Order: sequence, then C-alpha cells, then structure tokens
Amino acid sequence: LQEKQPYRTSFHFQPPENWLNGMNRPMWYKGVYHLFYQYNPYGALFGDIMIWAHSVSHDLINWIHLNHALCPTEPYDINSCWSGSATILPGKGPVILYTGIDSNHRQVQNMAVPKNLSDPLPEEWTKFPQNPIMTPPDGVEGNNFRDPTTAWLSPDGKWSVIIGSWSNNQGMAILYRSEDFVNWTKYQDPLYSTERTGMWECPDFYPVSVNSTNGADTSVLGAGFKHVMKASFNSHDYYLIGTYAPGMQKYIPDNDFTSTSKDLRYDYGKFYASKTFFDIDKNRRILWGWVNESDSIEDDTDKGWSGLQSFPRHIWLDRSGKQLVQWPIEEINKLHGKKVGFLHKKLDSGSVFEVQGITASQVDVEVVFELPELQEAEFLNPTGVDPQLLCTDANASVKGKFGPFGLLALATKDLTEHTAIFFRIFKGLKGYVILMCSDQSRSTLRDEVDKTTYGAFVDIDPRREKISLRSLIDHSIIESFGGEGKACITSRVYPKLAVHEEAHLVIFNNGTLSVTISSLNAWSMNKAQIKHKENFIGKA
Ligand code: DQQ
Repeated sequence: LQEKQPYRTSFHFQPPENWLNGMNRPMWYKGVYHLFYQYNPYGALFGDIMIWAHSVSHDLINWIHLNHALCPTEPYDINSCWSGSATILPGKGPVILYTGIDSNHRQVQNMAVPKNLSDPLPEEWTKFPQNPIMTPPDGVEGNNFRDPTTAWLSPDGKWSVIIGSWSNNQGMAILYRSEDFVNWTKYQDPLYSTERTGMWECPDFYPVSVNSTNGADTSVLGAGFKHVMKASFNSHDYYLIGTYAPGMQKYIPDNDFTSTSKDLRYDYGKFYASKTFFDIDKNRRILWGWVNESDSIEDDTDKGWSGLQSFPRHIWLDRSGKQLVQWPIEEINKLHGKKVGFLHKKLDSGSVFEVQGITASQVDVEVVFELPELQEAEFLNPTGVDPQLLCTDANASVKGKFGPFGLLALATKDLTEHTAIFFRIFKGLKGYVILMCSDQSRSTLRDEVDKTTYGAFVDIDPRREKISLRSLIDHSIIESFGGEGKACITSRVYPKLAVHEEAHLVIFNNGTLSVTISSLNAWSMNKAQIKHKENFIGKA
C-alpha cells in the first residue's frame, strides 16, 4: 500500500478515502473528543452532496470513524449539509447548528440534537422539526449566509450566534440571538462587518486570556480577556484581536483588516476553514484547520482521497497582546519514537548536515539557532514588504549574509528534491527583522503540482529570544512553527523520489556568515491508529 500511496500521512487526521474539507466544530463531551467534518462519501473531489462525517478519540491522536452524523434528508438540507458548529447547553447536551442547502439551493440554518440525550457517545442525531430556524434575511443573497459558530451566553441571559455573510460590499458576522435556543431573531446590526474583505466563511469568535496560555469557554467575559474574531476568505484564515461589548453586542477590533500582507493569519501557508474549541478537560483552546491538496484533481482521483486536517494546535494570546501563538498539542509526545539530538554545532557558510537515525518521512524536528555576530546582518526596511514575495524572489538558493539557513525536509540524498524551510535575519528600522520561508519550488521533480512558496515575518527579537523552528513532517504535509509558534506555515508536497526510506532530513546554511545550532531534537513519529467504530467504547 505504501508504494501506491506515498502521500498518505501517519499522524494527520484523514478519512480512509474520499474528500474531506473544513471542520464542523470539534468538541469534548463526556470524556470523548468528537470531530465532525465536511465529507464527500462519493468521491475524492468536493461533491454536490456534502455530509457531516464523525470521528471520536480519547486523545486527539488515535481516531475511530463512526457513522455519518448528518446527511441530506429534508427539504431544508436536501442538497447538502454544509459547515456549522456544536454548542454544549449547560445541563442538557450538545446541539448542532449547521447550514443546509435547501431545495431552492438557498443556504439556511438548521438544528440537530442527539437522538437520545442519555447516550454518552451521541452518534445518531435528530433534526429539529422547526428547521430551518434561520433563513437568509433581507439584503442577503441565498448563497452568502452560512457556517454558524458555537453559540455563547451574554449577561442578559440570551444566546448569541454568528453566521458568515457578505452584503452591501461588506464581509460580516451576522448576529442572531435567542432566549430558548429554539427561536432565533436577527440582531439589528452584525457583530462585526468590514469593507476590507469578501464573503466571510467559517467565522469563529472566542475569548482569549490576556495573561495565561489557558483556554476559556466561549461565553467567558471579563477584563482579563480579549476576543478573537476569525473569518476564512481570500483562501486564508484571518483574525482580529479586540474587545467584545456584550451590552451593545458590538465587537471593537484593536485594528481592522487592511487587505494587505500585514493582516494577521493563523497560518501563512495552506490552512483554511479552521475551527477552534475549548477543551474543558485540559483547559485549553485547540485549533484545527483544513489543509487541501496541491496536486492535480487527476492525482486526487487516482489516489482516491483529498484533504487533511492540520495537527491539532494549542492556541493562545501572545503576552504582547498583539497576536496569537500556536503549538502542537502535547499529546504529540505519544507518537514520539526514536529521538536523536545534539547541542552547539557550528554551521559554516555553504554547509549541509544530515540528521541521521530518524525516519525523515515522518518526523517531528525542533532546531534552535544562534547568530554570533548579529550586528553583521544586512539591512531591510520591512515597511509594506510582503514576506511571501520576499521568499519567492530570494529562494533557498539565494545567498544572504545571515540566511538562508534552516531545514531541507523530504530531501533526496543528492538534494535534487527538497522542501526548504528557512530564516533570513535582517537589521530593521528598530531592532531586527526575522523572515521565515517555506520554499516548495524544489519539493518534487513532478510537474502538475502547486509549488507556491510561502513566507512570514516572525515577531521575535533575536537579541533576547531564540530563533527556533519546529517542523512536523508527514509524507505530503509539512507544518512549520517559527519563533515557538509566533509564525506558522503549512505546505503540501508530493516528492517523486524522496518518499519513505528515500527521504532525508538535512540542516543547511546558505548564508555567507556562519550560524550555530544551539540545539536540535528530532523524533521519528509513530503511526496514529485509525479504526472503525465496532471497537470503540464510550469512556475508556
Ligand atoms: N466549505 C463548506 C461551507 C464553507 C466552506 C462546504 C469553507 O460551509 O463555507 O463544504 O471551505
């Protein structure tokens, strides 16, 4: 199977076959993690009929696929069950809100509850007889009204939920409110709208603590919290940090979107339609994103599957309050196999150094760099500069003073194939500029593959903070975390030669000045267990 399927992953969530896209609200409920996700049960491409597939886990690592949760059956969802969310009502249980494509091909919002509430592992869901409970309001097109979020409670005791939309040339989060979680009324104004974006898909709205990495339930309020407003548009997942005023049901961002590369994104590579959930069991907020394919649709049909979920990330507000930080959840350690590591290794200009002794096709590697003579860095004025363009113009073969240095992932022995994830360090207007690139231009000898290069600035001060890079490498996906999670770049690669044992992991320095690896740790990754429902029980 391995030969025919060199791109299937070992520790990223993916169904056995067919098409997967966005998450529909992951949740933790009665000791079990649930994932609902958009799925096409009929083929490897996005389908005219989309459903909610359902998988469960005790550890977010090993999964069991259950029966599908929601399939088109009624006039209000007969043409698809699209994205949505689940809310756990205190003292009751989970309620799903989802977008149905109705018999008139309009997007309407519907509700579903577990067939029997006493079931600790809700697998069968009953659709509300009153569905649809929300239909496109005046001024909103039937194809611009979707993806309800998890709902939250305000001090006035009413529930709120937002729906992604676009109208009057504004991307927006339309707000609905309810006293009984059955009858919903559109609020007079959107929770937030902006002329700077297109249609908002898969919005998400949640509190983040200003002084801890702990998560908080969606309804939490107070001085110690800011609120994140996230929306998917323009092929990326963007977010704002701001203040939520529940009395007026208004969201006031610290800064609006600018429609430039300055806008904050969860991930500066491939990462879309993401959802977070508050993991009450471990008191953390977890982010899941959909990572689609970069190969051709013919390839997708040939390999019989398309779409991965990112590895689950713990997400919190940086102590600066200016951005979010993300990091693979600690359960990844359950998959750590053989470890290799070393300290204090000098990398002279032009050096390449293979990390031996690990399975380079499925590996978790973290490397910390030190620059002895930082003041030698070349100058760059970053104002108005798009880091992705900078990385595209100066790829891993273009020598700078400090950089490019970093990893060559999924590399052949002779480096004819490799994906370069690297840094360049510049002196800026005040302090230093750290550029992080993920260069897919030489990732494969195959053509018909999207080899777009991605880039991001990493907001760290190399005089005080480590220049660190962590990459989760898993056959055809590489998730890279710069500056301990301050900049994330996910890419998809399809090597022709560098597969399985032919893949190598190399550290390189193509800059004219030497750098030092102050530490490197790499773990071979074991394979997560994906099973089918017959052998899953509720609480272990
Ligand atoms: N995919 C879903 C929609 C959502 C979009 C349909 C985001 O509900 O807006 O599969 O990729």
